[in-house]
Amino acid sequence: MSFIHIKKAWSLSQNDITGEREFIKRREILKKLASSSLVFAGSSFLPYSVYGSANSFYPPPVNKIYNVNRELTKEKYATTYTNFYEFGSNKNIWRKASKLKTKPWLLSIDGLVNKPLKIDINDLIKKIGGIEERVYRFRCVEAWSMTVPWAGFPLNKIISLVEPNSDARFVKFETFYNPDVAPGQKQKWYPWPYQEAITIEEATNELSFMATGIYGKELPNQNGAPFRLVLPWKYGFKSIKSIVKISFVKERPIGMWEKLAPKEYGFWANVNPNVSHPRWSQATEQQLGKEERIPTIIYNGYAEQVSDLYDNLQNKLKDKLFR
Ligand SMILES: Nc1nc2c(c(=O)[nH]1)N[C@H]1C(S)=C(S)[C@@H](COP(=O)(O)O)O[C@H]1N2
Ligand SMILES: [Mo]
Repeated sequence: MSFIHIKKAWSLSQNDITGEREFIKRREILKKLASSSLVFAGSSFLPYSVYGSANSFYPPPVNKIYNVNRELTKEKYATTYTNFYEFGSNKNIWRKASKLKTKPWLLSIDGLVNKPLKIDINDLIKKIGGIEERVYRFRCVEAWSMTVPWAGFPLNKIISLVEPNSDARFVKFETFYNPDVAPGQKQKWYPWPYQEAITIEEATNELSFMATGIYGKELPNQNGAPFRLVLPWKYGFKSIKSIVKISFVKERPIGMWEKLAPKEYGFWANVNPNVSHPRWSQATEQQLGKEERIPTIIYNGYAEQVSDLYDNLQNKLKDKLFR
C-alpha cells in the first residue's frame, strides 16, 4: 500500500457509458417503467434487463438521509481502480478478482454473542429485511478518494441479530483465505487473511455499513463481493472486503496493515487533514477521475455523526486517532 504513487491512472475516457449521468438516467427509466401499467406485476425481469442482475434486491430504495454535496465518481473509475491485495499490490486487479466465486457465500458470526450464526449472505439480507442505498464519501490513506452509492444495511442490524454479551468490546472482521484463487495470498510476508477491527461503539454507529452492492447492483468482485464493510469516516483500509467471518471479542485485534507497519497504519485511522502520514501529507485528496486536488475534511466530513465516539479518549491517544 505504502509504495504506490498516485498516477492519473483514471484519466478520462470520453465515451464512458456507465458514468454518473447514465446511472441516473437508467434510474429514471426504471422508475418510469415500474410505474407504467404495461409492466407485468411483480416481474423481476426489469432490474434484470436494465442492470444485468437477476437479484431481486436491486436496485435498492435510496435512503436520502445519507447523501453528500459532491459529484458521484464515475462507476468505471470506482470499479476499475481498486485496492485488493489478495489479487495483487497494484490497483488494476479487477480482471483477476473475477475468479473469486461468491455464490454461495457462507458468513460466520461468532465470539461473545448469545446467538452465533452461520448463514449464506443472501439469507442474511432477507433476515435483516432487505437493503438500502446510501451515498458516502470514501477516502483512502493514500490520498485518493471517491463518492459512491453503496447498497447494503447498517452493521447495527447484525449486532441486534446476534446479541453480543457485555464482555464484547471489539468487532473483528476477516476476509476469505484461498491462495488458489487469490494469487496475492501466495506472498507469505503478508499476515493473511486480511483482518480489521473496530470498537463495539463504532460498530453500532449509524454510519457503519455492510455493503453488498454499488451503483444500484451487486458489488463486483474487485470492490469486495459479496459483502464488505464501509466506514466512511475512516481511511479506506479499515473497510475490509469479501468478509467470511465476524467475531465479537474482548481484546483489541490487530489489523493486517497495523501488523505490517504499526507506525503508519494504526487502529483508529480516522480521517484528519491535520495529522500527516509519516511519509505524506493528508491535507488534500485527489478524487478518482478529477485532476485538481481538494481539501480533506476532518472525519471525512462526518464529524457530526462520529466525533462523540472519541470525546472521552485521553489526550495522549488523540494523535493516534488519526493514523
Ligand atoms: N480484503 C481486503 N480488503 C480491503 C483491501 C484489501 O487489500 N483487501 N484494501 C483496503 C483499502 S487500502 C482500500 S482504500 C479499500 C478500497 O476499496 P475499493 O477498492 O472498493 O475502492 O478497500 C480496503 N479493503
Ligand atoms: Mo487504501
